[in-house]
Amino acid sequence: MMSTVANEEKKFIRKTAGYEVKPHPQSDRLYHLELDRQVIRDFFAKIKAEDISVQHLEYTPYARRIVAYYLLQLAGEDLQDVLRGIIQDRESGGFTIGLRDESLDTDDYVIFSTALSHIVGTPNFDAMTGKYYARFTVAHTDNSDSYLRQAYRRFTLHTDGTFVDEPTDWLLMMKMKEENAKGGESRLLHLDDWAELEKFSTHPLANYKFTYKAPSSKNVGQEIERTTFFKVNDKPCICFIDQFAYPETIDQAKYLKELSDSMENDKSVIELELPVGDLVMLNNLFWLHGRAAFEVNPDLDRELLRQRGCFASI
Ligand SMILES: O=C(O)CCC(=O)C(=O)O
Ligand SMILES: [Fe+2]
Repeated sequence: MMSTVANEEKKFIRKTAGYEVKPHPQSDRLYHLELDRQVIRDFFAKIKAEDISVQHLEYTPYARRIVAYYLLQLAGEDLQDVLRGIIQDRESGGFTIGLRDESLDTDDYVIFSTALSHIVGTPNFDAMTGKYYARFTVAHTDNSDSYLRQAYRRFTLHTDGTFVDEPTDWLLMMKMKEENAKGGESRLLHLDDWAELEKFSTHPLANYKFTYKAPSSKNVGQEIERTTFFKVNDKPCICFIDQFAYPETIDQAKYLKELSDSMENDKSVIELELPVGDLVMLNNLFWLHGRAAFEVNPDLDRELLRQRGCFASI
């Protein structure tokens, strides 16, 4: 996918003393942010000086916002408007940012991703891990109950939060570890780049309330009813995952299957490479995400951290 959005329209491109916002090398829809190296070093020096650990962030919610504050102090307060602006911008809705190899410590990755998420909004509770974030590994074998950890098949395009009873406005995924991994890129699709959006979003079943139920590993007992399409700012948004929707008729099943197949085969799907220590943050209302299959390797070891949440109201 190229040149749906011309560079001159990319309104968030800028360079300040603390950071630079660039076009993303892999997608015209996304931005890549580069923090100044000294900002990254000073951030972790401050974290160490204040003795802030991952456990402290897990146990003390205000500490999560304090690390966001430290990062803004160092990078420049305007970073908050830029990050929120990008995530809310329908033309874009996504960026990548990383630690530029300034740290290889996964505890630092958790702290950094926490600062980023709390600059943009508030993470939801992730029942799978019982924390505000989840770390999970994809390896050669898997005995779980969903496709999340299955390495050798495509994890199809979906949005997050389909089966929870709260808004899931954004999603953050950070690459924690990647060894003996070929493939496994993040597959991403912006709703406005999907050739058949109109067909599926105006279909009679587009506003049907499907029942969503999660398998037991997600630790979410309740059932939720959600329409596949809904409007925000008069633009279509989507809530969809193939694995957890329970259609009641053959026609409904065909609608869901055809929708999934259409997205999977769309020529605008991006296969994003995300190096260790980088994260991608996306608007979850109009971006779909999934994962390409990995090549078979008994020593495959790949770990991702995710957070998803809602926009800040203040
Ligand atoms: O493993 C991945 O790349 C995708 C994970 C994902 O979609 C999720 O955790 O919601
Ligand atoms: Fe997901």
